[in-house]
Amino acid sequence: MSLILTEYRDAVAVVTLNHAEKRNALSHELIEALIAAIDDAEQRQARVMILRAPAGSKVFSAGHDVHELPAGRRDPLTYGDPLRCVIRRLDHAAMPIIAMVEGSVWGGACELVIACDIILATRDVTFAITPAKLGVPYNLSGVLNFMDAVPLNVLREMLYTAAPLDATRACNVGMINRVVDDPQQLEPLAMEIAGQICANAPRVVSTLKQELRLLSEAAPVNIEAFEQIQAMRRKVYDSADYREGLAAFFERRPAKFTGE
Ligand code: LCV
Repeated sequence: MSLILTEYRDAVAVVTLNHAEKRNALSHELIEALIAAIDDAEQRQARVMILRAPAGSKVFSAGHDVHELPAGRRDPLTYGDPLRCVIRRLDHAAMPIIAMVEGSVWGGACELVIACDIILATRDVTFAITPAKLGVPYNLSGVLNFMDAVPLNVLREMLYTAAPLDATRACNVGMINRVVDDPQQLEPLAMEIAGQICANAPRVVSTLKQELRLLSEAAPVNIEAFEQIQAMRRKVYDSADYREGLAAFFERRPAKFTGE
């Protein structure tokens, strides 16, 4: 069974996360298939990609595959890890990507969604950014991505509480573009926006996407700040709390963090 399904509708590539039994957890295998789907869409010169879960999904994606997180003593989110690779791949894709979201979105999947260019959601969608619940020190580029997408005070609330933010609030603060009340409206809206983009000059649209990326990445981080943050993150992934967060997840119990 393919973990990613792709359907081409003229110049639009509709890519579906297809691992419902694992709630579309962002495993190495699923991410590899998603990156291959983006590569294929580029080769076919698709002008827009729509990223979705199957219609009616209660979970869009459960986030990073927790089974693939290191047991401790190693940075869990380094440059070469699958989640980091797919976020960069979405960012560098030649075509705009529309996230068509149904169901709950967890952890790293929130970053996957905001890495898309336009985000549409049904009213019952929620976004929960969960590092604090799992004891994971989220990585620098990920935090910067969230800072670009979510007003700082709302991001602080989401990160510190790990509580879900509903689609209405997410839209009100500008984290997502549109919310639809009737799930039946979601796909027509995505296809309408895709059609508007496909009707425009593809090289201009593609160049604008890369221009926006390069300019938004222009935020300088000084070396000392970088090293200071990495040292702080190392203390976290070397901590007992990191190991407790994972243990609690696997034992399906609330974590008892001690701050150790
Ligand atoms: C692997 C899973 C997962 C999963 N990994 O279904 O942002 S960070 O830093 O936190 C980053 C490290 C990150 O993204 O961490 C992951 C954060 N994600 C979460 O905390 C969500 C964890 N999942 C859940 O809370 C539930 O699964 C939801 C609410 C998404 C769905 O609940 P539901 O009752 O519908 P189950 O929990 O029964 O899960 C169904 C299957 O999917 C697996 C889970 O282990 C189970 O597999 P088995 O049937 O083999 O037991 N699964 C769910 N999430 N993140 N595997």
